[in-house]
Amino acid sequence: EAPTKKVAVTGAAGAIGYAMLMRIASGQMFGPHVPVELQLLETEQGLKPLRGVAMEIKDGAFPLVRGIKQTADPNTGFGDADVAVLVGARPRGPGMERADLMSANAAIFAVQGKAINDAAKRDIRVLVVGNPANTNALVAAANAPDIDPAQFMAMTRLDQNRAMGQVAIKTGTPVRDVERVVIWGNHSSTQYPDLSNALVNGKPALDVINDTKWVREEFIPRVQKRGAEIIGARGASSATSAASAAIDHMHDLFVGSGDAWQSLAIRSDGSYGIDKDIWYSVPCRCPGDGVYERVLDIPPPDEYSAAMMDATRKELLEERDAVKHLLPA
Ligand code: NAX
Repeated sequence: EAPTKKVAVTGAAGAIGYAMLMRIASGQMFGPHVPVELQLLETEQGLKPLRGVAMEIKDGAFPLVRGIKQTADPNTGFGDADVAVLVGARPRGPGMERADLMSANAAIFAVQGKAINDAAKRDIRVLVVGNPANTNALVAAANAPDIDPAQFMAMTRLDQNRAMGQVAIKTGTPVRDVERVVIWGNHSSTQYPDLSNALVNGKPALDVINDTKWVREEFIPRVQKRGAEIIGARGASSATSAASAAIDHMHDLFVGSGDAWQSLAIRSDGSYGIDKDIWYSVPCRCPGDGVYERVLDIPPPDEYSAAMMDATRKELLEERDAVKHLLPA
């Protein structure tokens, strides 16, 4: 039998947690032969609903589940973890400014980064979903000095999936024939969903679509603001699609997705001319076993793309400034 993966999930009783845990339990994150131990982390108030969630997982009778831990203590929650999905975050309250939200959340991720540093396996892979996801990943990594910051990622896979879905609809193609769609930058409305390298049935997507106005005035803003569109329709933010994207991200990272391109928000190493040390989404290949490799063999961006990539880069620099007080010197 494959070794058991210990998976820490924060915000486990929330909407995304609820939609994700059954899928981890059923083997969709690491494959159908990898047992999992769930280490569920919540706030003190969250522990009661979490008990109900844990009961439901038990009631699923999943053969791969080897244990379910429930805790409000980060060191226990991340203890010996192989993988962590950081979903729990503070929602924006009435009258709260973006900067206040940024600070409140960054404080949570500083604590969790320290706990990961103290308690998790050295080769842990961490996926940040809670917003502002890119900057929360930066804060968590900065507070985990003994773990390679490359092991901390923020999720832009939902944005990628949304973009692929829109291209599939526009071109009347099954989504599986849409490839190499890239999300650059921040998981926010400044992100740049880029079709410059995308393929539809193996042909350049921009040629197949042949409609620059649609790309710039409909596709890009729609993907950038899809979260708000879902809230408008559902009265609640994306949950099941976000959970599905987190499963996709981790599945591809651990099981591998061959030559396919996946967008991951990772620490910039200066590639593509992006400032070092911000968490910026870029295209990667995922060979498996927790490894990703940036796709570097692509033509330089044209003027439009360069401006789009720059706008989201600037926002990430501003976010980093807003949480400076939580970054150890
Ligand atoms: P919910 O409010 O339903 O759930 C959040 C849960 O986190 C709650 O149960 C809460 O008790 C818990 N929590 C809060 N602080 C915690 C802490 N310090 N430790 C452990 N648990 C804690 O929100 P949900 O809809 O699940 O969304 C969670 C986060 O995902 C939000 O920040 C949201 O903005 C973000 N999203 C990120 C997306 C992405 O693509 N990266 C898309 C979907 C979503 O908007």
